[in-house]
Amino acid sequence: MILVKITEKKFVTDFKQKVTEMYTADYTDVSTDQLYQVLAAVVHNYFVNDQQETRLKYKKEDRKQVFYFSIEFLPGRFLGLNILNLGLNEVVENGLTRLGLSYRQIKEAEPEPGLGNGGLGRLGSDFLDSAAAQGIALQGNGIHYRYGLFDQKFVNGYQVEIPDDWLRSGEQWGARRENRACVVRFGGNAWLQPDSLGRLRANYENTQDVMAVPYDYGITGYHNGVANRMRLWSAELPNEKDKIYTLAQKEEINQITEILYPDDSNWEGQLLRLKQEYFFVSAGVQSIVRAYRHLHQGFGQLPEKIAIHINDTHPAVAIPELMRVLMDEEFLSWNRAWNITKKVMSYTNHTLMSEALETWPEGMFAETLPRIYQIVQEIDRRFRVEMTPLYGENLVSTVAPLGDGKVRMAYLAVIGSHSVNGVAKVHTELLESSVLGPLYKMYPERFNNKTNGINLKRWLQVANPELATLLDKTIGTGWQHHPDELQKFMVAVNDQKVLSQMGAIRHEKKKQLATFIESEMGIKVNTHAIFDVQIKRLHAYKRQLLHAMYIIDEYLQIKAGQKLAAPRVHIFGAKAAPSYHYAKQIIKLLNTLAEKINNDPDVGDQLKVVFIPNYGVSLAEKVIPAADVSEQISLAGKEASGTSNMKLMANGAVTLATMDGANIEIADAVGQENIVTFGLSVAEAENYQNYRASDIYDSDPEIHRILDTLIDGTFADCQTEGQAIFDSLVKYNDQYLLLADYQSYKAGQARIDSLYQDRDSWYNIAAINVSQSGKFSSDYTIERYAEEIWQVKIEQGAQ
Ligand code: 26Q
Repeated sequence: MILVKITEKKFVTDFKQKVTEMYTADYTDVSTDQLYQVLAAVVHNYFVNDQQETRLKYKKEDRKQVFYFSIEFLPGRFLGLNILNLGLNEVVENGLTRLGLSYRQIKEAEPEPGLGNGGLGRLGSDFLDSAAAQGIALQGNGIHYRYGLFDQKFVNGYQVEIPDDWLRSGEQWGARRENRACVVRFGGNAWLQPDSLGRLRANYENTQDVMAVPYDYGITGYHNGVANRMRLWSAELPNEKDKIYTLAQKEEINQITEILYPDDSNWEGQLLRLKQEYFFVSAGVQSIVRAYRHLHQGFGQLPEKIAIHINDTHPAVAIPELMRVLMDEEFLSWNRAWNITKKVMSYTNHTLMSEALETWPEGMFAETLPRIYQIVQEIDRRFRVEMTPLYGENLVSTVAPLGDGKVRMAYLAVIGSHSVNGVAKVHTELLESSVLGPLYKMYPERFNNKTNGINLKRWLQVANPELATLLDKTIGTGWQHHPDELQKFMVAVNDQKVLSQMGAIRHEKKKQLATFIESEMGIKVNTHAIFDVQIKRLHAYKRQLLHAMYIIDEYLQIKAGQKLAAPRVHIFGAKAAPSYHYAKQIIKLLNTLAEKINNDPDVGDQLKVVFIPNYGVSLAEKVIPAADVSEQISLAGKEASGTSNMKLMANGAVTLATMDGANIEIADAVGQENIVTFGLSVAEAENYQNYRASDIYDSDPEIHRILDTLIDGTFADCQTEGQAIFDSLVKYNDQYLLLADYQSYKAGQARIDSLYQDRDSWYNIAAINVSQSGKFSSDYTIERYAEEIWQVKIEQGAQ
């Protein structure tokens, strides 16, 4: 593909022309928001041809295509990444400067599409980006939510949720494609009846029909002219002229894609959620089969031309839905349809926590998706018939798709796919030995590991252009296409010149963040302090509370007249699910600590606590490059992988971690001297029986003293929350073993302090972390999926 050469002059002309076209005004006479819209339109125009050409090329080559089904995508702002991918950074920056405009300010005007909760949605988007960069024919399939994840504000330290109207300035990047709409059916009755040719036809009555309209977003590859597609479906009224809908019926339909559910690790069987799942899955499967039929004869070739990947169980109804389409609409036999379906489908699991595993009450499922339910019943029946003689009824019924009155989506996903993967080595091992143990026994060949990765284009080049430029200067630009080449940055170790340049950049990024914190929150922070960062969803298992205990410990030391070994700024970013009471109590506690500590004159510059509201991709881009310490402190065995650990490492933060998820692989990559690990191992945590938190509270005077501050009025503003948290730890026996890990965590923090004292060796460690992060590029992860699961072509193309 040919890259159109866009010069600065052309860009400036296009830009000015577009302002006039859109606003009949001069560029000096419009708002920053309008400037953003203009810039987005100009940039979008530069790759619309790539979108068409890419599609044509795949079609011409009759390439196998992968469809990545995910109920969430969290793309982050599009503008900066698209400009980088198109190779237009300098052109745009210089062009805008020439007009007296600030590229940085204009970028900030883009509303972030918050169409995901956290790691899972972000991973989906990093995969789309990396697939485009690697020339892999992969399309995203998801939901066009009208409102994304809520915006978070703090009022008196409490989280308040505000609707996220991400489309307030219109659609800059998505194209509505009404001609590609399809109808999705819910409810009513379904039965089979022979037609005049004797083939069984599905009949439906009293169904609720919903029209699915796609919005297509171009996903640009890095300097290669590729633009893949992310297709997000929106629910609308069907176009039936003779049908009249009541207001309530209209509401019910529009509601399907109105909001993103804000829970990330806690399963709630909500009817609307089931409808969301079937809605985007059915629309996706129908449009895929439609496109396939257009180009091919018969269905024998389907698995050679199509792969459908289900990102966690939320899209697992794709299995019975493809069966439905193949049997009811294309008249394939069960056996043929089943063989095809298994070859087409593959599944990634993202959690081990039983409370997050998706199950639907059978009654609700049957009523909402009657035909799909019949197919699941048949999958269940055949599974039992096949496996019972081999494994016995007891084992088989523990993992059959139907059981305990529920449809168990993870089991359905394994049974209906040819590949099942976990997202870090230890996570995959635990899947095999516990949650999916019996299915591993039955289908060992299906299981494999694919450790997560991150898109270094966004997390280094967009978020930290200063460091990316230093890398370019020191080791050349090869790492941009071959992230493994970051290894070359090991030359920085003990090279005073490079280290001091890196040190200067790190300090600059800390200053930028400090300016942001001061302007947004009015808190002044010491940029020479250790920036100790924990950014992720608020969840008990992630143990933000362990970090809070350490802050209280430091505060008590200062109040007792001691000086901290090194000044610290503790930085948090985290949203709590609105219904997750305990997580919200922890937010209130952290905000109370911040308020008290930041305003205590005894503390001064030594210690600050900053809980930045509204954590999301854009905020992560500001915080990550400024982090000295990356807190990855989940209880071992609970965090499937984690990906902020990788983003922080790539930017040179030192990881303080339990041996959980991908932390274990990060430790392997950098070596034990270049990471600080602590705490119980997976095996130890699992076998920690007879644990009595109250014994630790009674016998460890430091822990005792820390926990007492929660209830003795030290933090008077959160007495109720303090008491509840105290009780959860001491009285209700501390489910996530914080007290068991506390002293080891504190020793880890002490090690951080002593490492930080020697700035040269600290920067060495930082440089080693950057050098070893190439391994965690999602470019590699997606290649492994492509080769080992989907068997599709990788074509890196122009560079
Ligand atoms: C399910 C049902 C109802 C409402 C919401 C949900 C729901 C939504 C999102 C359940 C789970 C999620 C997201 C989970 C998630 O982000 N998991 C994380 O996935 C990352 C990518 O693999 C891992 O790195 C993290 O360890 C894992 O926690």
